[in-house]
Amino acid sequence: MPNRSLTGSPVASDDITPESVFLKRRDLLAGLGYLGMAALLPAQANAAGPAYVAQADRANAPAWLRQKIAGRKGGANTTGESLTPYDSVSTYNNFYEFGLDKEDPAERSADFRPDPWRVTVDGLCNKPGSYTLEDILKPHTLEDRIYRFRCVEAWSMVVPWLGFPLGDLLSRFDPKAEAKYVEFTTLEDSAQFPNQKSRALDWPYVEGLRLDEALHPLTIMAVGVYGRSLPPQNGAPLRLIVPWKYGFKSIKSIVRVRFTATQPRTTWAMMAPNEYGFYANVNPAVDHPRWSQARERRLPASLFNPNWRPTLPFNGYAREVAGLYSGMDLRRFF
Ligand SMILES: Nc1nc2c(c(=O)[nH]1)N[C@H]1C(S)=C(S)[C@@H](COP(=O)(O)O)O[C@H]1N2
Ligand SMILES: [Mo]
Repeated sequence: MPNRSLTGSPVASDDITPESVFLKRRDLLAGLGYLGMAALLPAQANAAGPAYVAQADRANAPAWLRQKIAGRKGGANTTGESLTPYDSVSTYNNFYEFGLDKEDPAERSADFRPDPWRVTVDGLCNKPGSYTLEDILKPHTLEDRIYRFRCVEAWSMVVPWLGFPLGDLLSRFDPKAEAKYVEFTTLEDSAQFPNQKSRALDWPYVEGLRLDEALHPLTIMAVGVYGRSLPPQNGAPLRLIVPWKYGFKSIKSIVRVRFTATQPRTTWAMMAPNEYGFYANVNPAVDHPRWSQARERRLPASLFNPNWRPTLPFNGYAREVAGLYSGMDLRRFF
């Protein structure tokens, strides 16, 4: 596969296999306007990744998960844009638990163990508990979702995630009427996350959503990318994806889900409330105090070719999600 990391040219059409599939969520996705369906060829995705990533992935994913992924059904392409190659998606990462540089997560995560994995569910719900990853995933059919992904640092990608709607998971825990938010927490274990020995962030990383945002059909729990299980650097084995929000909302390596009545105290919003809001909806009209949010570098990008493009309100998902915020001042609730 040619190395396109310096050119930004479109992904060749043979990276994607069109497939017409009738899936359970077809009507829902059609309602959202995403009829274009693309299934990805895992073999080609493998070829796009560096060997060490592929090996870590293979070593870490349990057989039952690989089997579940192989049985995934359909999905949706919400962008019509070129995919960001797997080698960018898996080597240009923010995952501060491994280090602050973009290459740290890929380079320092070889010993990360996403199996076995447990998730604690607690707070305002009728079915709290400690669940194995297998319990968490069992009733859900996995699907590909091709989304734009926009980091608050003004770079972006188009990523074929693999997951299932978060709302389908949350409803299994039977949230109580008083539950208005859901909070997520990343694993805290400095033996696996070398940078948790530093005080770069107030560990563990915490994120949260309003419950209606969490239940929106575009919000997914991802277990894979490019048709394979997540490599550690992308948040193995379970991470959130909220495509209309800045990337820091999409918390990685989740070990706890908690239903709350009040707005969760999320890591970035607590650390720098003037720079990072709780809502963090992608908004080209509200600049970060230190840089413009009007445009973004679409990866693969370089100094020579920064590949700028305009940033879209709600990252291009305004039609679907703007209604969640009607009546809210989006400059105040940024
Ligand atoms: N636990 C945890 N989750 C995290 C982060 C992090 O540092 N720690 N970084 C966030 C940020 S800023 C971004 S842009 C995305 C990056 O996801 P990716 O590396 O899979 O592209 O993860 C988000 N989730
Ligand atoms: Mo980010």
